[in-house]
Amino acid sequence: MSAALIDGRAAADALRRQLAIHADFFRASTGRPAGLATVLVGEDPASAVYVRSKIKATEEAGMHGVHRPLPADTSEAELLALVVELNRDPGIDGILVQLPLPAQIDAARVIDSIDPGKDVDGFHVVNSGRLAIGDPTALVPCTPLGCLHLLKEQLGSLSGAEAVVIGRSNIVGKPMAALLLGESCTVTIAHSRTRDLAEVCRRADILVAAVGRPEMVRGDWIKPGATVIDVGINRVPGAEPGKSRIVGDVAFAEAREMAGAITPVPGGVGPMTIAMLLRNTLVAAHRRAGLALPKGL
Ligand code: NAP
Ligand code: L37
Repeated sequence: MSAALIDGRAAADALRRQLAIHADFFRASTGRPAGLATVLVGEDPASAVYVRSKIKATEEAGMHGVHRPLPADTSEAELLALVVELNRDPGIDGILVQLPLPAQIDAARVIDSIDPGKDVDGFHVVNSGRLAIGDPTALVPCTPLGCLHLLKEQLGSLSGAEAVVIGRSNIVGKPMAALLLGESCTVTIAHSRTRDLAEVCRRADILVAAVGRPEMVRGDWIKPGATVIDVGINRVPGAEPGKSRIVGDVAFAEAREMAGAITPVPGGVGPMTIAMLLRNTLVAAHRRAGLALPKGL
């Protein structure tokens, strides 16, 4: 059996078309576009590509995107001063400080300085706390939110499913597990100290891999018919010398023979991350403007 492909690019395009309608409504109601500010410190090439895609997608959806690049030797105080400026800016609804940050900057302190109502990455403790207690007003990290959207589109109700999340980062693994628990899955979180990871994965009706190890999850780790979400983005040497390509955390060709449905890399979770950033920005904008959230947002 060959698994159904979960097309994240198509799902993200559909969502972005919907969001553009909500963005027009917001602009018509308030007389201003919803605004997203992205902050990138230094020149990490992957981060630069992602931030550029995020600004482009923001503008394409009819929102206002402001990019604030800072040099690699920026001090923590300078970055905190920029966050304060963006917190105060009435035209900015969402602030995204792209991670990783250079070593001289404490990322936790920067994230804590962002107004929780503008924290469209959902990394502030106020938002992670709200997610943990099941408060629907939480701004939820974009990547797990995108994974959940794909899972619900594929499966409908997730209630009662055995879900295994590999990875326990604050950015992906932990919020993913919280969302799946919120959907009434039975959730296991696996990590680098998990004993017999393959056997743990074989229980999963839903398997989410967020590890950062190329093709670590093998075909025989997958329960026949399971739904597999591959979050991993790993750059590996390509077929031609000097070229690279990206692969996920799942050995795709093997897994496809076992799974019921699977996300590819690229074209799976990555595009959904960007669509959900636009969604979070619009949600933050409506709340800040005192507008009710339109249905479907
Ligand atoms: P991270 O902070 O490095 O966390 C990786 C997690 O994997 C950790 O919890 C770690 O366990 C666990 N792990 C490492 N080796 C393992 C092993 N051999 N067996 C089991 N677990 C292991 O990474 P992240 O930020 O969560 O990102 C994970 C992956 O997703 C990366 O490839 C990243 O590029 C990708 N990503 C993609 C998107 C997207 O939009 N598609 C967005 C964000 C991240 P310990 O906690 O025990 O160390
Ligand atoms: N929200 N996301 C947020 N904040 C951060 O601080 N680091 C970080 C973050 N991560 C992030 O933006 N990840 C990400 C990963 C992949 C894509 C977008 C964002 C993406 O678009 N991937 C495409 C193409 C990948 C490529 O060719 O390099 C894909 O199809 O997977």
